[in-house]
Amino acid sequence: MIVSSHPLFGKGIKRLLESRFGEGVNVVGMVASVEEAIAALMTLHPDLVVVDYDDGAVNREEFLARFVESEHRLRVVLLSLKEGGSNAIVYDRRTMAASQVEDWLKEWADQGSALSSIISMGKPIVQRSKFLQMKNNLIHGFGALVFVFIMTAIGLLVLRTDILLPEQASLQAVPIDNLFGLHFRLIAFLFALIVGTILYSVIFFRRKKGDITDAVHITGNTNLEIAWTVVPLITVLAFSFIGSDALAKTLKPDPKPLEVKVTGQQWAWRFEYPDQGIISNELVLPVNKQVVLRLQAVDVIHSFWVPEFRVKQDLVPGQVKILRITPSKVGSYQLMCAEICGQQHAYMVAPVKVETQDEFDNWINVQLNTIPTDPVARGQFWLDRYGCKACHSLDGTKLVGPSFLGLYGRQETFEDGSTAIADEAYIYESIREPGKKIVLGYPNAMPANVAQEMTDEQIQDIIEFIKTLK
Ligand code: HEC
Ligand SMILES: [Cu+2]
Repeated sequence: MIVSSHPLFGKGIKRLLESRFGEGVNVVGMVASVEEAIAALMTLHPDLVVVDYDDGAVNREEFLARFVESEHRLRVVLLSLKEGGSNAIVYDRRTMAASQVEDWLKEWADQGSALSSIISMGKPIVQRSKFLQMKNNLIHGFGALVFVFIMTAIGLLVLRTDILLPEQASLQAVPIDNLFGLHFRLIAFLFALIVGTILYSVIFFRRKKGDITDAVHITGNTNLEIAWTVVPLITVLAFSFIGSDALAKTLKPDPKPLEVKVTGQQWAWRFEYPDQGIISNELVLPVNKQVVLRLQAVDVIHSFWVPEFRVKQDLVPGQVKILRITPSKVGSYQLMCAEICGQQHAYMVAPVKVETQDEFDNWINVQLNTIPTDPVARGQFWLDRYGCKACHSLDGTKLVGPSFLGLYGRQETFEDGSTAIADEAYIYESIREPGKKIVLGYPNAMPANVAQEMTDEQIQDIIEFIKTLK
């Protein structure tokens, strides 16, 4: 509904609304006086009332006072076409129930003189003294800054690499932790800047009791926009530079590193020391000497990760990946697979020991002498080394694969219905070509390449051992 004694105002608004919203808008009435308007409220039930702000013949306050008597909830717009040239000025715009109109009227009345000055100046916003405004801004700006500073300080107390990260046990960890530290400091500041300013606003700019005015609408601040584009840009570029520098440091090769071949398979780790000629299930390293790990996966992607060393590398089937670590602290750690790789992924861990050079040499000697001479004992030894026990028990427990207990000589039934006696040839074939015959009731889950590095002699040892499991 449109309230104006000037027919042109009404027509103009009607055309404007229709051109904007087309069918969606329906002007239910155009009235020229307060009496008509109030009467029309009861009969026409408009959703929106547009009141001509400049029309002397329409007494806004009277209209609003009378409007209080009705219970109808609607939107009221006080609109002026006079001052803004080609623009329309909306003086006030509210959705309210009748009970709220009283407050609104009071607010307009309280502003009394301010209201008349608004009318004469044609400016919709009450102007405060420029000087007072500036002083106020400065005080709040400073207050918010102090707030942000205090929060940053608290953040820095908590976000510390020495508290939050595991022990630092490799040379490669140093540049990584430094980078972490920088990130932590920046994050503490950014968190304080954002959350601190929000908290400050919530505390100091919250709505005062009885205040029902709208907030000031602010658009655009070129300086601010340039600042928040350029500063983060420089920060991110700086971080990418520091980051690539840290990466280069972690990749730096030493002239004579210790070589270790690491094999990951579902769900075990194996470490071969080609120069020393040993295979182990624990990774033992001399302190302060760089080790170059050649990482291989037998079946699916695994990931080599010792948190204390910080560096991490995926193992991809068909590729050899390189990782360099210089352990800097004697101690016991744990290697874990950091890439979900199947049912027992969470148990794919291996002990890591960093020892002095003497202890390490000693360990090598012990290992060289531990390969048993008895074929049966050797068979069990290979089962350990090649990670077969992740899927096969020796005591009859059903794991991912069948237990080896009582396997030898047993009659096996396969998925396709055929059967066979588990003799030496069958066991040999099951190890070399796991997918060829699938035992009924089990998935085809044995890694196809699991035995690629095993010799026939080793498999023979395993068969001798399995024979003893009755
Ligand atoms: C990721 C799990 C897994 C690993 C590791 C694994 N196997 Fe298996 N294995 C299976 C499953 C599942 C079967 C049964 C399905 C089949 O016949 O392929 C099986 C079957 C076998 C069989 C036949 C058993 C029977 O009852 O007929 C033998 C022998 C065997 N595996 C030996 C080995 C040896 C030796 C190793 C270590 C070099 C090994 N497996 C490693 C999962 C595994
Ligand atoms: Cu894994």
